[in-house]
Amino acid sequence: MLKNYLKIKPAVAAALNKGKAVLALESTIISHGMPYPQNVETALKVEKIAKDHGAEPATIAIIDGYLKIGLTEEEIDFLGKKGEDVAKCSRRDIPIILNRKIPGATTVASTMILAGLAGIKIFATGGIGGVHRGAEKSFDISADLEELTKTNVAVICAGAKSILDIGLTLEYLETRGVPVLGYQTNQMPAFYTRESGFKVDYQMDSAAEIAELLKTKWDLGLQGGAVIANPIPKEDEANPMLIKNAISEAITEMDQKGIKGKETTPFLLAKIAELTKGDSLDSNIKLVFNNVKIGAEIAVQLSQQYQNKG
Ligand code: PSU
Ligand code: MN
Repeated sequence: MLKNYLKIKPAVAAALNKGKAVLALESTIISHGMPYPQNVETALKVEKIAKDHGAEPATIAIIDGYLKIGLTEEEIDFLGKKGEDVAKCSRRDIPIILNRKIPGATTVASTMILAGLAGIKIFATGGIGGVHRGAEKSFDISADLEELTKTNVAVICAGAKSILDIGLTLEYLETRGVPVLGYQTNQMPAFYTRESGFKVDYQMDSAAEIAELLKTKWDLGLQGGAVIANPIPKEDEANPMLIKNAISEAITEMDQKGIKGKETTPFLLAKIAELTKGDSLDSNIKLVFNNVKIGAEIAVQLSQQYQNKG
Protein backbone atom coordinates (compact mmCIF):
# COMPACT_ATOMS: atom_id res chain seq x y z
CA MET A 1 0.00 0.00 0.00
CA LEU A 2 1.23 3.46 -0.88
CA LYS A 3 1.03 4.77 2.67
CA ASN A 4 3.56 2.16 3.78
CA TYR A 5 6.16 3.81 1.57
CA LEU A 6 5.47 7.47 2.27
CA LYS A 7 6.81 9.41 5.24
CA ILE A 8 5.35 12.89 5.29
CA LYS A 9 6.86 15.38 7.73
CA PRO A 10 4.22 16.41 10.33
CA ALA A 11 4.22 20.12 9.33
CA VAL A 12 3.70 19.14 5.68
CA ALA A 13 0.97 16.62 6.52
CA ALA A 14 -0.82 19.24 8.63
CA ALA A 15 -0.72 21.80 5.80
CA LEU A 16 -1.96 19.23 3.27
CA ASN A 17 -4.82 18.14 5.53
CA LYS A 18 -5.98 21.73 5.88
CA GLY A 19 -5.66 22.43 2.16
CA LYS A 20 -2.92 24.99 2.83
CA ALA A 21 -0.14 25.88 0.42
CA VAL A 22 2.73 23.40 0.19
CA LEU A 23 5.76 23.78 -2.06
CA ALA A 24 7.80 20.76 -3.19
CA LEU A 25 11.59 21.08 -3.51
CA GLU A 26 14.03 18.60 -5.05
CA SER A 27 17.19 17.03 -3.66
CA THR A 28 19.32 16.26 -6.73
CA ILE A 29 20.11 19.96 -6.78
CA ILE A 30 21.49 19.45 -3.23
CA SER A 31 23.55 16.29 -3.78
CA HIS A 32 24.52 16.70 -7.44
CA GLY A 33 23.76 20.26 -8.48
CA MET A 34 25.90 22.33 -6.10
CA PRO A 35 29.05 21.85 -3.99
CA TYR A 36 29.07 21.53 -0.19
CA PRO A 37 28.46 23.65 1.89
CA GLN A 38 26.61 26.03 -0.45
CA ASN A 39 24.16 23.25 -1.31
CA VAL A 40 23.04 22.82 2.30
CA GLU A 41 22.98 26.56 3.00
CA THR A 42 20.86 27.08 -0.11
CA ALA A 43 18.46 24.23 0.69
CA LEU A 44 17.86 25.55 4.21
CA LYS A 45 17.44 29.15 3.07
CA VAL A 46 15.01 28.02 0.38
CA GLU A 47 12.78 26.40 3.00
CA LYS A 48 12.74 29.66 4.91
CA ILE A 49 11.84 31.68 1.81
CA ALA A 50 8.93 29.32 1.08
CA LYS A 51 7.64 29.76 4.65
CA ASP A 52 8.08 33.54 4.55
CA HIS A 53 5.87 33.55 1.45
CA GLY A 54 3.13 31.45 3.01
CA ALA A 55 3.90 27.94 1.76
CA GLU A 56 5.04 24.94 3.79
CA PRO A 57 8.27 23.62 2.19
CA ALA A 58 8.58 19.91 1.44
CA THR A 59 12.06 18.95 0.33
CA ILE A 60 11.82 15.47 -1.16
CA ALA A 61 14.25 12.53 -1.16
CA ILE A 62 14.39 8.76 -0.62
CA ILE A 63 16.00 7.83 2.71
CA ASP A 64 16.06 4.54 4.69
CA GLY A 65 13.56 2.89 2.40
CA TYR A 66 10.97 5.68 2.57
CA LEU A 67 9.70 8.28 0.15
CA LYS A 68 10.31 11.31 2.34
CA ILE A 69 8.07 14.30 1.83
CA GLY A 70 9.73 17.01 3.89
CA LEU A 71 13.19 16.56 5.39
CA THR A 72 14.79 17.50 8.68
CA GLU A 73 17.82 19.81 8.77
CA GLU A 74 19.98 16.77 9.56
CA GLU A 75 18.71 14.96 6.48
CA ILE A 76 19.38 17.97 4.26
CA ASP A 77 22.88 18.24 5.72
CA PHE A 78 23.46 14.53 5.12
CA LEU A 79 22.40 14.75 1.44
CA GLY A 80 24.61 17.78 0.92
CA LYS A 81 27.67 16.35 2.63
CA LYS A 82 27.44 12.98 0.90
CA GLY A 83 27.03 14.71 -2.45
CA GLU A 84 27.83 12.42 -5.36
CA ASP A 85 27.70 9.36 -3.05
CA VAL A 86 23.94 9.78 -2.90
CA ALA A 87 22.28 8.01 -5.83
CA LYS A 88 20.75 10.30 -8.42
CA CYS A 89 17.22 9.01 -8.59
CA SER A 90 14.92 9.53 -11.54
CA ARG A 91 11.63 7.70 -12.35
CA ARG A 92 13.28 4.39 -13.26
CA ASP A 93 15.41 4.30 -10.09
CA ILE A 94 12.68 4.84 -7.48
CA PRO A 95 11.73 1.22 -6.65
CA ILE A 96 15.33 0.00 -6.57
CA ILE A 97 16.62 2.76 -4.31
CA LEU A 98 13.61 2.30 -2.06
CA ASN A 99 14.08 -1.46 -1.69
CA ARG A 100 17.85 -1.26 -1.23
CA LYS A 101 17.29 1.38 1.47
CA ILE A 102 20.08 3.53 0.08
CA PRO A 103 19.82 7.34 0.02
CA GLY A 104 18.43 8.75 -3.21
CA ALA A 105 18.39 12.38 -4.36
CA THR A 106 15.31 13.03 -6.45
CA THR A 107 15.48 14.78 -9.83
CA VAL A 108 12.74 16.98 -11.23
CA ALA A 109 11.02 13.88 -12.66
CA SER A 110 11.04 11.84 -9.46
CA THR A 111 10.30 14.83 -7.22
CA MET A 112 7.20 15.44 -9.35
CA ILE A 113 6.15 11.81 -8.89
CA LEU A 114 6.63 11.84 -5.12
CA ALA A 115 5.01 15.26 -4.73
CA GLY A 116 2.06 14.01 -6.77
CA LEU A 117 1.71 10.91 -4.57
CA ALA A 118 1.58 13.16 -1.50
CA GLY A 119 -0.94 15.56 -3.06
CA ILE A 120 1.45 18.48 -3.65
CA LYS A 121 0.87 20.35 -6.90
CA ILE A 122 3.55 23.03 -7.03
CA PHE A 123 7.29 22.47 -7.14
CA ALA A 124 10.11 25.01 -7.43
CA THR A 125 13.68 24.34 -8.47
CA GLY A 126 16.57 25.85 -10.46
CA GLY A 127 16.50 24.30 -13.91
CA ILE A 128 14.78 21.36 -15.57
CA GLY A 129 16.46 18.72 -17.68
CA GLY A 130 15.72 18.72 -21.39
CA VAL A 131 16.86 17.67 -24.83
CA HIS A 132 20.65 17.68 -24.85
CA ARG A 133 22.70 19.17 -27.64
CA GLY A 134 23.49 16.37 -30.08
CA ALA A 135 20.45 14.37 -28.93
CA GLU A 136 19.83 13.28 -32.53
CA LYS A 137 22.80 10.96 -32.03
CA SER A 138 22.96 10.42 -28.26
CA PHE A 139 19.17 10.19 -27.64
CA ASP A 140 19.89 12.07 -24.41
CA ILE A 141 16.53 13.53 -23.45
CA SER A 142 15.86 14.05 -19.77
CA ALA A 143 13.11 11.97 -18.16
CA ASP A 144 11.97 15.32 -16.69
CA LEU A 145 10.26 16.18 -19.98
CA GLU A 146 8.32 12.93 -20.17
CA GLU A 147 7.26 13.34 -16.55
CA LEU A 148 5.83 16.76 -17.33
CA THR A 149 3.50 15.05 -19.81
CA LYS A 150 1.94 12.73 -17.25
CA THR A 151 2.23 13.94 -13.66
CA ASN A 152 0.02 16.77 -12.45
CA VAL A 153 2.64 18.95 -10.82
CA ALA A 154 3.74 22.39 -12.06
CA VAL A 155 7.44 23.21 -12.05
CA ILE A 156 8.79 26.71 -11.52
CA CYS A 157 12.29 27.02 -12.95
CA ALA A 158 14.59 29.60 -14.53
CA GLY A 159 14.23 27.98 -17.94
CA ALA A 160 16.69 25.49 -19.33
CA LYS A 161 20.45 25.78 -19.32
CA SER A 162 22.22 26.13 -22.58
CA ILE A 163 24.02 22.86 -21.87
CA LEU A 164 20.73 21.77 -23.46
CA ASP A 165 19.25 22.47 -26.86
CA ILE A 166 16.61 24.95 -25.73
CA GLY A 167 14.83 25.00 -29.11
CA LEU A 168 14.46 21.21 -29.21
CA THR A 169 13.41 21.14 -25.57
CA LEU A 170 10.56 23.54 -26.38
CA GLU A 171 9.58 21.49 -29.46
CA TYR A 172 9.41 18.35 -27.33
CA LEU A 173 7.20 20.05 -24.75
CA GLU A 174 4.92 21.37 -27.49
CA THR A 175 4.52 17.94 -29.11
CA ARG A 176 3.71 16.34 -25.76
CA GLY A 177 1.24 19.06 -24.75
CA VAL A 178 3.03 20.69 -21.83
CA PRO A 179 2.23 24.39 -21.39
CA VAL A 180 5.31 26.60 -21.09
CA LEU A 181 4.57 29.93 -19.42
CA GLY A 182 6.84 32.91 -19.03
CA TYR A 183 6.49 34.70 -15.72
CA GLN A 184 6.44 38.39 -16.66
CA THR A 185 8.29 37.60 -19.88
CA ASN A 186 7.51 36.34 -23.39
CA GLN A 187 10.99 34.77 -23.67
CA MET A 188 12.18 31.38 -22.57
CA PRO A 189 14.91 32.26 -20.08
CA ALA A 190 18.28 30.49 -20.34
CA PHE A 191 18.89 29.84 -16.65
CA TYR A 192 21.98 32.02 -16.01
CA THR A 193 20.66 34.70 -18.32
CA ARG A 194 17.19 36.17 -18.84
CA GLU A 195 16.82 35.51 -22.55
CA SER A 196 17.45 32.55 -24.84
CA GLY A 197 16.11 33.99 -28.09
CA PHE A 198 13.19 31.52 -27.97
CA LYS A 199 9.63 32.57 -27.15
CA VAL A 200 7.36 30.90 -24.59
CA ASP A 201 3.76 29.95 -25.38
CA TYR A 202 2.18 32.48 -23.04
CA GLN A 203 3.28 35.31 -20.83
CA MET A 204 1.59 35.45 -17.42
CA ASP A 205 2.13 38.33 -15.07
CA SER A 206 0.66 37.18 -11.77
CA ALA A 207 0.70 34.14 -9.50
CA ALA A 208 -3.11 34.24 -9.47
CA GLU A 209 -3.35 33.91 -13.25
CA ILE A 210 -0.95 30.97 -13.23
CA ALA A 211 -2.85 29.24 -10.42
CA GLU A 212 -6.09 29.71 -12.35
CA LEU A 213 -4.63 28.15 -15.48
CA LEU A 214 -3.37 25.14 -13.51
CA LYS A 215 -6.69 24.60 -11.76
CA THR A 216 -8.57 24.77 -15.05
CA LYS A 217 -6.15 22.36 -16.74
CA TRP A 218 -6.55 19.81 -13.95
CA ASP A 219 -10.31 20.36 -13.53
CA LEU A 220 -10.60 19.35 -17.18
CA GLY A 221 -8.54 16.22 -16.62
CA LEU A 222 -5.77 17.40 -18.93
CA GLN A 223 -2.98 15.25 -17.58
CA GLY A 224 0.51 16.54 -16.94
CA GLY A 225 2.29 19.50 -15.48
CA ALA A 226 3.38 22.87 -16.75
CA VAL A 227 6.66 24.70 -16.94
CA ILE A 228 6.65 28.14 -15.36
CA ALA A 229 9.77 29.85 -16.59
CA ASN A 230 10.90 32.64 -14.30
CA PRO A 231 13.92 34.61 -15.49
CA ILE A 232 16.85 35.23 -13.16
CA PRO A 233 16.75 38.80 -11.73
CA LYS A 234 18.81 41.21 -13.87
CA GLU A 235 21.27 42.00 -11.10
CA ASP A 236 22.06 38.30 -10.65
CA GLU A 237 22.63 37.39 -14.31
CA ALA A 238 25.96 35.78 -15.14
CA ASN A 239 28.24 37.14 -17.85
CA PRO A 240 26.86 35.50 -21.03
CA MET A 241 30.24 35.12 -22.75
CA LEU A 242 31.79 33.54 -19.68
CA ILE A 243 28.93 31.03 -19.50
CA LYS A 244 28.95 30.36 -23.23
CA ASN A 245 32.67 29.58 -23.25
CA ALA A 246 32.45 27.47 -20.11
CA ILE A 247 29.59 25.44 -21.58
CA SER A 248 31.40 24.65 -24.82
CA GLU A 249 34.58 23.74 -22.95
CA ALA A 250 32.60 21.52 -20.57
CA ILE A 251 30.83 19.75 -23.46
CA THR A 252 34.13 19.15 -25.28
CA GLU A 253 35.68 17.64 -22.15
CA MET A 254 32.58 15.51 -21.58
CA ASP A 255 32.80 14.08 -25.10
CA GLN A 256 36.54 13.42 -24.72
CA LYS A 257 35.98 11.60 -21.44
CA GLY A 258 33.06 9.64 -22.89
CA ILE A 259 30.68 10.69 -20.12
CA LYS A 260 27.13 9.49 -20.82
CA GLY A 261 23.68 8.94 -19.37
CA LYS A 262 22.82 10.19 -15.91
CA GLU A 263 26.38 11.45 -15.30
CA THR A 264 26.06 14.03 -18.07
CA THR A 265 24.13 16.78 -16.29
CA PRO A 266 26.03 16.64 -12.95
CA PHE A 267 29.36 16.61 -14.83
CA LEU A 268 28.45 19.66 -16.90
CA LEU A 269 27.12 21.58 -13.88
CA ALA A 270 30.25 20.95 -11.82
CA LYS A 271 32.58 21.75 -14.73
CA ILE A 272 30.82 25.03 -15.48
CA ALA A 273 31.00 26.06 -11.82
CA GLU A 274 34.73 25.24 -11.82
CA LEU A 275 35.44 27.10 -15.08
CA THR A 276 33.55 30.22 -14.06
CA LYS A 277 35.18 30.19 -10.62
CA GLY A 278 31.92 30.16 -8.74
CA ASP A 279 30.32 33.02 -10.67
CA SER A 280 27.77 30.61 -12.11
CA LEU A 281 27.14 29.07 -8.69
CA ASP A 282 26.28 32.48 -7.32
CA SER A 283 23.75 33.07 -10.10
CA ASN A 284 22.41 29.56 -9.63
CA ILE A 285 21.71 30.14 -5.93
CA LYS A 286 20.03 33.50 -6.55
CA LEU A 287 17.74 32.16 -9.26
CA VAL A 288 16.61 29.30 -7.03
CA PHE A 289 15.64 31.81 -4.33
CA ASN A 290 13.69 33.78 -6.91
CA ASN A 291 11.87 30.66 -8.14
CA VAL A 292 10.94 29.56 -4.65
CA LYS A 293 9.41 32.94 -3.90
CA ILE A 294 7.16 32.81 -6.99
CA GLY A 295 6.51 29.10 -6.44
CA ALA A 296 5.26 29.80 -2.91
CA GLU A 297 3.02 32.60 -4.19
CA ILE A 298 1.50 30.30 -6.82
CA ALA A 299 0.98 27.56 -4.20
CA VAL A 300 -0.84 30.06 -1.96
CA GLN A 301 -3.04 31.25 -4.83
CA LEU A 302 -3.86 27.70 -5.89
CA SER A 303 -4.81 26.59 -2.38
CA GLN A 304 -7.10 29.63 -2.07
CA GLN A 305 -8.75 28.89 -5.41
CA TYR A 306 -9.43 25.27 -4.43
CA GLN A 307 -10.87 26.46 -1.10
CA ASN A 308 -13.06 29.11 -2.75
CA LYS A 309 -14.27 27.22 -5.78
CA GLY A 310 -13.66 23.57 -4.92
N1 PSU B 1 19.73 21.49 -14.06
C1 PSU B 1 20.27 22.32 -13.17
N2 PSU B 1 20.54 21.89 -11.91
C2 PSU B 1 20.25 20.62 -11.52
C3 PSU B 1 19.64 19.74 -12.47
C4 PSU B 1 19.40 20.21 -13.72
O1 PSU B 1 20.53 23.45 -13.50
O2 PSU B 1 20.52 20.25 -10.37
C5 PSU B 1 19.26 18.36 -12.04
C6 PSU B 1 17.75 18.28 -11.75
O3 PSU B 1 17.54 17.43 -10.67
C7 PSU B 1 17.20 17.67 -13.02
C8 PSU B 1 18.32 16.72 -13.37
O4 PSU B 1 15.96 16.99 -12.84
O5 PSU B 1 19.50 17.44 -13.10
C9 PSU B 1 18.25 16.31 -14.83
O6 PSU B 1 19.14 15.26 -15.03
P1 PSU B 1 19.09 14.47 -16.41
O7 PSU B 1 19.50 15.48 -17.44
O8 PSU B 1 20.05 13.36 -16.25
O9 PSU B 1 17.67 14.01 -16.57
MN1 MN C 1 20.09 12.36 -19.69
